[in-house]
Amino acid sequence: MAAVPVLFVSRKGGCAGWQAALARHTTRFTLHDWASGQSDLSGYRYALAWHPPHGVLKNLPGLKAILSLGAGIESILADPGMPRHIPLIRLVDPDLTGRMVEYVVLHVLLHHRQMTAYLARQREQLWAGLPQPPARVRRVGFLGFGALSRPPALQLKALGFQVAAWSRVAKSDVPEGISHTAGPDALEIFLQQTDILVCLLPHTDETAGLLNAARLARLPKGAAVINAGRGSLIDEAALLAALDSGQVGAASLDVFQTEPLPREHPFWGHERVILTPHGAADTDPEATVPGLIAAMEAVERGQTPPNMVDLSRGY
Ligand code: NDP
Ligand code: OXD
Repeated sequence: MAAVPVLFVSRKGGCAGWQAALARHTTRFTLHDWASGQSDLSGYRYALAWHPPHGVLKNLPGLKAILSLGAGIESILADPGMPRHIPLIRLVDPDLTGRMVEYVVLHVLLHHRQMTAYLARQREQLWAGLPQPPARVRRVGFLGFGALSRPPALQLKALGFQVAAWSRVAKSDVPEGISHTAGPDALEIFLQQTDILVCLLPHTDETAGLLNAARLARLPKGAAVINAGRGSLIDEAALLAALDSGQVGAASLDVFQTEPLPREHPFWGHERVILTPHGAADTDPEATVPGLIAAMEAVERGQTPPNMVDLSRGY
């Protein structure tokens, strides 16, 4: 049986690593790089896409599904020519989730144990302890309760924190010991009851700018903000003002409105900001390829693949 051709479509490069990983797992699918400049694209049945150049996906007449190489799919939806009649499959992968668990638990603990304040004291060679509230009185709140939020929420619950989550729709499968509320009307109270806020929402029309000055003001004074979702969720000027006034005590930021973060951006030098370059959870080709193969095989069999994006809600 001839191998099924798959096209790698990304402005960010990196096809070679995906080709090697795919070849280690299967001969049924072969990966070709759009950037190598082929003229006949009619035979491609699948596209592996991440920040695709606009206009490529609409010129693949044989396409049966688009598979995102990341959990967030806004860069694919931003292509006005993206075919909307075939499945767009987002990445849900245990390896990616594990990395996000590490990032979130690490940063919640950093803020719980007031590490930005201790690092400032270390710079001044100041031997002075701070009050040490136990985890059981610390309220961790997740904005978003999807594939990447639930596992760290459970880990933090197991560490003894009070854990709450807020998302778009009410749920019947909320794990015991975690409180969940949904919808815009519940957001204000959720924020008022959150000491360490973890933002793991996707970028959509509804979430862009969600954390504005008014909402940051709802947090208890000195709350910590962790953003590993998308930079567009937070009004950065409002966050800086809140950090400077002490309304927000400290922040861990992995994602930004402009990436790479411009050199002159005040976040770089802010002593209560812990900054990482959009790497809270990187996609590992070797770990991820089996899931991608399974999704393509499901489509080949005529089945509905898992983790399809609902285009009407944008995530
Ligand atoms: P999911 O689609 O599984 O979950 C998204 C969550 O956001 C859901 O709980 C959903 O609510 C909620 N949500 C969406 N829109 C709204 C809204 N308008 N109001 C309230 N809640 C809303 O996504 P993942 O958990 O897999 O990923 C989340 C995001 O993390 C990705 O979209 C991506 O942007 C980011 N990410 C960042 C990485 C990094 O390295 N920094 C790595 C990977 C992902 P509901 O459950 O009610 O539908
Ligand atoms: C993702 C990301 O969405 O890496 O997977 O940001």
